[in-house]
Amino acid sequence: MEKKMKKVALIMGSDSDLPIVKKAAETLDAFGVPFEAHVWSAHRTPEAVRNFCLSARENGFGVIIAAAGMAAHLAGAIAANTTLPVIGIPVKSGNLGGVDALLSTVQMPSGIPVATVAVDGAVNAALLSVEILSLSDDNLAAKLAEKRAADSAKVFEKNRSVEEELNKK
Ligand code: RP5
Repeated sequence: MEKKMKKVALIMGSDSDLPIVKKAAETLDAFGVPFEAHVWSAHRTPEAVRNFCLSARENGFGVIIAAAGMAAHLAGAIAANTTLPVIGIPVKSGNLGGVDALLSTVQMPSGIPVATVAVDGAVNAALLSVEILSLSDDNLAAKLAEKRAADSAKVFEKNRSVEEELNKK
């Protein structure tokens, strides 16, 4: 019997984070990875965050992506309540250009890991979650390899056109 693919959870601290989170959703869609998106905040709706996390594994999730800006403790709060892998996206918002969210998300004390991607790095958050799920899914692993090859081909094509234009014979 074929195994059902694990889902990815996309949790954002505010609907103002949605334009960034949508890029993760599009990337997951491109790989055919099922996901659920929710707006829950570590400080505004802490119980909702905790309740989701406590049952996330038994509800078929394999990875949780958390996107938040400013004093971004959402990813850490999620990681505190689950042993599923948690990927944090620091979102650029407020006056500090995302550095506040980056440091809040990345500087987790030992024992509760959050894999933090770049500020607004939603595509990489999705790709990392696909890589995690690909450990038990050969089809996903093949799709990741195809994407790498296609990305390389695009660079070689651009290189060819720059070389043609600039390099003297
Ligand atoms: C964080 O504060 C959210 O993740 C968002 O990035 C930021 C601002 O939230 P809003 O005031 O736009 O709801 O909690």
